[in-house]
Amino acid sequence: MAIKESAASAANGASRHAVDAIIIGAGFSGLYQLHKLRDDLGLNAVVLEKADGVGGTWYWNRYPGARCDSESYYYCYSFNKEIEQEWSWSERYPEHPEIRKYLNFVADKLDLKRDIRLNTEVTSAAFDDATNTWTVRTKDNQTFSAPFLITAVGCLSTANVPKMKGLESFEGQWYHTGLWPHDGVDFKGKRVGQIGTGSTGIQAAPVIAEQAGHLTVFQRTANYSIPARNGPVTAEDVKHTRENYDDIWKLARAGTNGHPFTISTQSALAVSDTERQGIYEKAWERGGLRFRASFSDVLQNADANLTASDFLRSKIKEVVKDPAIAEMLTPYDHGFATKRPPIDSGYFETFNRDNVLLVDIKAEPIVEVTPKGIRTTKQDYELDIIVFATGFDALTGPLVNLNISGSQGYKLKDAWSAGPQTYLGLQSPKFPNLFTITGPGSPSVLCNMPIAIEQHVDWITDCIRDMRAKGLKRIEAEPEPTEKWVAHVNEAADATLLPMASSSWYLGANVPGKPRVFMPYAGGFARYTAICNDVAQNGYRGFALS
Ligand code: NA7
Repeated sequence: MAIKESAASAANGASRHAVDAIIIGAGFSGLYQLHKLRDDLGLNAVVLEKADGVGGTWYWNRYPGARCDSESYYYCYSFNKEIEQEWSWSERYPEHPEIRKYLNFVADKLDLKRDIRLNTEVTSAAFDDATNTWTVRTKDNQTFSAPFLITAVGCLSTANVPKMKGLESFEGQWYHTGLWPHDGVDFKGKRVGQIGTGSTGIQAAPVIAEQAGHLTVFQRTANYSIPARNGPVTAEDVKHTRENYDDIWKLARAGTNGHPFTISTQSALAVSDTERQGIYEKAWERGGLRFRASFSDVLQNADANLTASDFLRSKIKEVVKDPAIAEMLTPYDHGFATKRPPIDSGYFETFNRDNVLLVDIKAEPIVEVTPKGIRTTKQDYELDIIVFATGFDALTGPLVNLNISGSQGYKLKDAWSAGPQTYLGLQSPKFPNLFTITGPGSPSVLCNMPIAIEQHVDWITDCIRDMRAKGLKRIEAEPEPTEKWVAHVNEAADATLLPMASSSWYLGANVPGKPRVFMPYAGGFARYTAICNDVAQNGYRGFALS
């Protein structure tokens, strides 16, 4: 692509570039968005990426045990038959290097890298009402301007490192799982403390325990987990998937969560105890997120949910040998899957090891980090390494941190101070021509991400195509439809048990001071897609176009 280098390029290394579209982020969404805008619409599009490689979330998340919780055969793009037929996954759940390899394969296959500016961190984006142009500035003093700005920054990319008293005094090393060193961490013989038992902590603990001298897991909230049952993908599996991709995608798009399986239509309360137990046992043996789909009402009816929660609690007691530890590991404060359900490879078994200790930090809260380790209200734990598996400032964090100002200088940070205000998760009023891929208010993290991403990218691309065909220069979400959409997002969540988990990151509860608002759209992927399509077919109802 020929980016126009402005004659105004200054001698101090500052440079200005005018393009048709700026995309921020080179993960699953940024790569596909670049392909669509450049190769389908013929636009001058550029991706700005902070990292020195493609991969997005998977570029940063390299902690021990980091792998995808969606199955590999559908945690990938569906838009290109050649990619489908040429790529094969090695495991049921791909590990982080394999996902990066896949994204590099796609980027090379589609010749995307020539339009991706790596090591280019965006520091601000500002809209000019007079010219309907976005200007994006970067840390290395470059300026990019374009009529359209698309954020493809992911939902889980702003690390949440708790502000713990004394952390700066710690004489050992500390790491956040989402910003893991590229050359790994040597745990051999080390005393490791891990804080956090979400999906990440549950993946990491078994691997760290195997490598470290000793592992202390500091647990604030006990969690449910389903065995992943990871394993190699056979040649037969690959053949079957390749032959059936059309049906796989059809099924994935027709459902609630973008996974190619159907949720049972039977209530958990409509079967006998024996039959229910048998169904849960089978799902437990099969492993993975599909456990959630065992019955129609696991996430809708508290009594139905209790049957799943009780089953999983009984499994913890079966697996963990010490009854007192099993009890500490058993969640009672929330129902199964009301928080993001982790899947694991030997998580509960880890607590049967001699070199692993579990500390309940609700019973003995952390007071401070000391030079030698972690001090709770009860005792000091000496540590060489602290691993923060403490999650992310999810969904809004990566967007607010971009320092975006829209029409008349209105700041996104202010617009969202009481929670994200989006229309369809795609746009916010006062931020014309700014599109967000899988933003708050869209199915996003409740969905198999590549499916959600493709739907958003396709919609945005069609919208820009339509605008250009009609000579339109500006599109902006209107305030009233946005208010209605935010209300609908809440209604959709309230129709489920999801808002009941008070410590859930879906609600922003994991970040102190963050507004408690249910952020993703829980109405289901298929329903959401139909709404977006209907909006587009009706002249982009709810958007002001000019
Ligand atoms: P999560 O799911 O937000 O888990 C973070 C964990 O860290 C969770 O157990 C938290 O306890 C704990 N946490 C967070 N802050 C603290 C502090 N200050 N002190 C002690 N413990 C704390 O993040 P993950 O990275 O595991 O997973 C994020 C998503 O990535 C996952 O759902 C997948 O979609 C992929 P809490 O439960 O808040 O009490």
